[in-house]
Amino acid sequence: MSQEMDTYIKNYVNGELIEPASGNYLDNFEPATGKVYSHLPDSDEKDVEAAVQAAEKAFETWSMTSAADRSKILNKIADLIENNLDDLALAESIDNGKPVKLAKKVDIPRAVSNFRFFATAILHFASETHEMDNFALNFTLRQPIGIVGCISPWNLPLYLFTWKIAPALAAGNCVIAKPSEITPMTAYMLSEICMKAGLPNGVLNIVHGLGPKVGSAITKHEKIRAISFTGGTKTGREISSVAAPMFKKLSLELGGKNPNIIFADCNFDEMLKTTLNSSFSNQGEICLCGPRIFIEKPIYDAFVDKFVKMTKGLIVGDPMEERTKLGAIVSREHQKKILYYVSLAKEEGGEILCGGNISQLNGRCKDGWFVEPTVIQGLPYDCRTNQEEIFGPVVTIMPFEAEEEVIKYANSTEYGLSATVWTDNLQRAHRVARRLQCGIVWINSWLVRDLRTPFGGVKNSGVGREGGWEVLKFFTESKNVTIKL
Ligand code: TXE
Repeated sequence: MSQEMDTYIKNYVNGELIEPASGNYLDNFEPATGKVYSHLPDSDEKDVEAAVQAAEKAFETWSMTSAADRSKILNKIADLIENNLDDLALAESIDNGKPVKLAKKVDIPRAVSNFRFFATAILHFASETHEMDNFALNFTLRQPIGIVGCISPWNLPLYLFTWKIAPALAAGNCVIAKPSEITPMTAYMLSEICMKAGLPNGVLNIVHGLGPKVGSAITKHEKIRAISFTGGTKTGREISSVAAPMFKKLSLELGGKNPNIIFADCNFDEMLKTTLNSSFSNQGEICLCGPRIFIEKPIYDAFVDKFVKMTKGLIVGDPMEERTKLGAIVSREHQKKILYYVSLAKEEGGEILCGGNISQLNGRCKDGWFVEPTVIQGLPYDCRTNQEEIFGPVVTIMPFEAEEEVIKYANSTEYGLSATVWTDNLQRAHRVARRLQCGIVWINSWLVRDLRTPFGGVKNSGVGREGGWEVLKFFTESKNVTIKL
């Protein structure tokens, strides 16, 4: 099921693939070539309204479907994603610019896991009872909310899209979902998979288009009673300003500027290998990447020497090639934003140790959007380059002397998503983890993910938690029933 070039993507509403009400389409670019290769619906509030009507009708039966039956369909979707892994990985790589090898190894397998995980979690999701001294019994029902909105970003398209949709459906809700207009293709392929899996009409509706048009129509629709959003902090603020006064449930997974704290007593080689990934994987376009690297003074020079050498060895190339480590940046605008921050770093006194330029490729990628992996030193912890999210293959490095000092640096930004700490001292690992202002801490590791764990951040990195029972509680309403015995 691979997509021919110049595909016209359709909306998925009431179980059918349909044109947008406006009949208009937007260009969809291939980042590696800088060329238009497909088109997506330029939908608007009329398309969202049609989707809500379909969802409202479907909810009557879907909410009454047994958890076992919902589980069966979600497992069928997982099987179909798995059976189409290569086509989906190719589509993801073309659409986002990431190496196809990475899409095959991470993005698409995680989409399978998302559906598999919630297909089983829903079978074990239980609630409490509270007995009152033999004269009354309380029990808590957990019921689906109704129609929920899922809005997702371009960096891990199918991975993050399904991370919201799977639990929402498992909990018995009907969904109006909007993928990023920059990477719509695998969401379109998911529509076809859901039809094949026999998902009842209207249970999942995917409406493509622009954020301020379609995303905001979802956010402000009266009948959509919860919004699960992953994307930029600025957009998260816009969504909250509309949804909060409507008393909608809100789950916001936003930006980050995560610290990577390296103490001298760490396993140096293990740290180096992982730090290369936490700095540049997916072109640094992962909210969990660690772009602020703090190294304890005694090993700073050794780190700089080895890390810069390894960074220079990373291949920026055609995402289709096996040897490519960094693919294309997702859009020309984002490439410009990344290069803007490199020039800002220079203005703020930073020294570029490697990278900092457009990677000029040739052949089919000569007009693509690429940036060299970039390492910058010599900046103060509180300058803009170290405080603002760049979301690209750019890291800053900085020595520190004391634990107190590095905790102050780490906690100094408006964000608080994740952190990485490298040390062989167990007491210090516990001490530092407790003092970091964030939602996720990796000790001597990075991006080790157990889907049962609470996932999300604090401060301007978001509100609420995804994963495990947390997200099933988000996508249900609890109701306490008391019976006099
Ligand atoms: O996100 P946006 P973008 C960060 C990263 C990036 C910045 C912006 O710094 O540079 O966010 O990225 C939809 N109402 N992250 O532009 O704009 C939009 O259509 C409702 C971190 O991709 O937030 C898309 O589907 N929806 C993040 C989704 O929101 C709106 C991953 C995300 O788009 C909307 C990606 C509106 N007014 C970017 N405006 C992470 N935490 O992983 C846009 N959208």
